Amino acid sequence: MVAEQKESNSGISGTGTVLASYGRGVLVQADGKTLHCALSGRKQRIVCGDRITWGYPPSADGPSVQSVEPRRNLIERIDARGRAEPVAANIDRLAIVVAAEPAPDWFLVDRYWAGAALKDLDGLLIVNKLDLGTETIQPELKTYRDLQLNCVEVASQSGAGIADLKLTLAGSVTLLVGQSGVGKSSLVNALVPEAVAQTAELTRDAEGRHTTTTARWYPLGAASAIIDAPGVRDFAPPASLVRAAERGFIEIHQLSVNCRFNDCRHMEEPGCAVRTAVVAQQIATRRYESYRRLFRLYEKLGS
Ligand SMILES: Nc1nc2c(ncn2[C@@H]2O[C@H](COP(=O)(O)OP(=O)(O)OP(=O)(O)O)[C@@H](O)[C@H]2O)c(=O)[nH]1
Ligand SMILES: [Mg+2]
Ligand SMILES: [Zn+2]
Repeated sequence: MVAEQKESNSGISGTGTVLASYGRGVLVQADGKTLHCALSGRKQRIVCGDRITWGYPPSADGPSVQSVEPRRNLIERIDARGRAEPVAANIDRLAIVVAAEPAPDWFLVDRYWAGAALKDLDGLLIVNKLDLGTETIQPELKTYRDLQLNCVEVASQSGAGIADLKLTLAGSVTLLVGQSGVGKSSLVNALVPEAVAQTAELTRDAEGRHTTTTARWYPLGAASAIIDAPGVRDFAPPASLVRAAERGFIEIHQLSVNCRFNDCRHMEEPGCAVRTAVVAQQIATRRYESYRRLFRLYEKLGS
């Protein structure tokens, strides 16, 4: 009986999108159905958002991943040992979520945004928990708005601003990032009501807290998706620190043409137009401090 079933399955194959990747297998959406697929080799590294081909190898118990399509991009974080760890692939937009509580770590926001720019992703700042008030963070939001970062204010609990956010996200794949507790999973639940049960089941940690441990893809209409992820704290360092400045800190890049040296890193060099602008308060000191911290961090990671 079992042999017959295996026989009848062999030869069946198809393509799909990876919704989530666990240690030994992946959850795949294929033709409106979800399939659990095993990995074909130990080395096969598949992440949320990958497009794959699945099939039934002869005498296998279930479907497995046969091949992975080339990725448009891959978002990685640095693990505790300094190694790059893949989080999600084929992303269009990085949405950075903040809230009045927990108090925002703006350096983290700058890092995320720089990471988005380096990967050619659209950036979006989502201010969640509107009900808690946003007065304390308005000055920072103004800094970002002045730098042309799109900022939207919502409340995942009451639903305020969620319909507009849905329109902003339409037609693209968005990865949600941000500190633990800002409400990323709650936003997914507000945007995709069908997701509620799945988040509850997937996000309980050992102590029973609802914290997210694995990136998970949720379809948002036909051509859109939102990926809930644990905080993608560290992006892999870019190939060039100067390029990180050029792409991630637009105000620094704009000024860098006036620096005395072409390859000025805006750290200690004489004739640096960026440092002059900081002293003259033409660019935000806090943003420049973020740049310096990021620069030193990348230097330490050996890029
Ligand atoms: N006041 C208020 N609280 C909210 C809102 N949205 C979410 N929360 C609360 O914020 C807490 C954290 O929400 P989560 O959605 O689990 O946060 P998360 O960003 O997914 O956290 P991690 O998975 O740990 O990264 C929960 O206690 C939510 O009830 C909101 O709009 N207003
Ligand atoms: Mg979560
Ligand atoms: Zn300079």
